[in-house]
Amino acid sequence: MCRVGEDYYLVCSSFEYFPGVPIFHSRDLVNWRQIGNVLDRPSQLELPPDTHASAGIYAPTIRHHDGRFYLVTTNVTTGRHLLVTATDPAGPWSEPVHLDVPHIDPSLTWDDNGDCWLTVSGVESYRIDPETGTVLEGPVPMWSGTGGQYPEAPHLYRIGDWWYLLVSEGGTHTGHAVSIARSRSIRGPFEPGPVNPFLTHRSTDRLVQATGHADLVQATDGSWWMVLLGIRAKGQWPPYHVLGRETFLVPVRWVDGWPVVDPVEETMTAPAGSPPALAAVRDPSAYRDDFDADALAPEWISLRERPKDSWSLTERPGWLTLHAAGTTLDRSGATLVARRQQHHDCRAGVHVDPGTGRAGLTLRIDEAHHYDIEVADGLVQVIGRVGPFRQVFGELSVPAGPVTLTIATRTDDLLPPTVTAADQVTAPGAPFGVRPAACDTVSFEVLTDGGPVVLAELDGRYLSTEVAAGFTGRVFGLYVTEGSAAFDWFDYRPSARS
Ligand code: 6LW
Repeated sequence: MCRVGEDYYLVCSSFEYFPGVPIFHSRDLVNWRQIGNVLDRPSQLELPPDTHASAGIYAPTIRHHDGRFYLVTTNVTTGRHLLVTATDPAGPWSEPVHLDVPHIDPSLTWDDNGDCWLTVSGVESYRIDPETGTVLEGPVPMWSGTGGQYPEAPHLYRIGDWWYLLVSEGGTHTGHAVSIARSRSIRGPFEPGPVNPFLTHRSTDRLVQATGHADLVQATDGSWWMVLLGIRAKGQWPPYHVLGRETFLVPVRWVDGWPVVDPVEETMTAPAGSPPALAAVRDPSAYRDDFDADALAPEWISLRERPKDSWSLTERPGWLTLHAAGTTLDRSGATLVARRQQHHDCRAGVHVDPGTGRAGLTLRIDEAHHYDIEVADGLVQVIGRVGPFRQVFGELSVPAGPVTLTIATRTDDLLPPTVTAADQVTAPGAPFGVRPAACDTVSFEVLTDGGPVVLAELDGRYLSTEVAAGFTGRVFGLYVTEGSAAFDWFDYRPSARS
């Protein structure tokens, strides 16, 4: 995150999705709007067809210097850091400069001489020419945390007479932690703060877990804030999380020259007049796209690329027409246009005309973990794909022509004491059959002349990061796997308990 005058800008990882690196704008640190995607063309974002899920673009850093925005990130699929610049953060961003430096999680800062430093996991820094990517000096070893695994997500800040180095350690799951050190010189040596890690939720039962990968910013009123990743687990153990890592905001106090973050709870009230602590930075509103515009909104993401001949908003005005490229969602190459699931309990629906094709709505984490409701040749089917399993659940004949399909998620109550493990195996539709579990239930509906018909209810834990692995959460995706199909609208709304 960075601030320029009254404006805050924040960027997030985007992995195998295209376009990449969503960029958000705010003027109050709580209400954010996506203003674009930094990497919006293949010359910036090389994601070959064999790019694995959760590979591609890892952690990005955005900074502003001498009137220009700089973004640096790592494409772990090509193994290279890339640096792009812009005068308007909404884009267009420049062609990339590649940096021949190892590790991940690059961050940029400029020293008192105006020299540019790139700091990467490990933790080490390199003095570079940001115009050409040339390495002028380095590696300069920095400080690698308090001994936790994977010292990463480093950021250097010039605050007063000190250079502060913020790092994350402990890995990005429930061991995650944020630590800090400082030095009089950007080259070190760095002296650790008195309390490290100064932020972690490890070995606590707090609702928000895996807190780490932070970035500091001073607000316009002089107060200090820190954004960081965290997960909101569902239920007990294991802490299934389905929305990926979300961005959280916490207030920071400086005590004797060191940042202090109060023991953060969801319910904690931050200093008067400031945004609530740990306000998950997510869009609280519903969302509907009638596909009446002449371009796709920036929230829409595809897999690895979006070939111009795979989609159209003009072939059938007011509809999004998709043309099949791959033959299945189970492998790379499918035509998919998706949006992130941003709330635990929500409903997503589409009105789709499959024509002579096969099309529908999927809730996916990756090619091996997705639940789909699709229509072809007058038959609606629900398909579950989890690891080696692929099974059809529920089907219904429908008249030819457009049909409304809905996927809804609702938080399960915890396992009632009476449900035994045996019950779970014999439940209808096993192994995905729904038994009250510690995650959520995913239901699939077709709207018929007689009203909505629930075709199936499946166990949401198989669409969690704990099962699928990786770094991403679920997305709702419009897709076509045979021929062409047109979507009249997409409608997403959070339910009450989100
Ligand atoms: C990122 C690493 C991490 O590069 O997850 O949360 C990786 N920590 O620092 C992908 O976002």
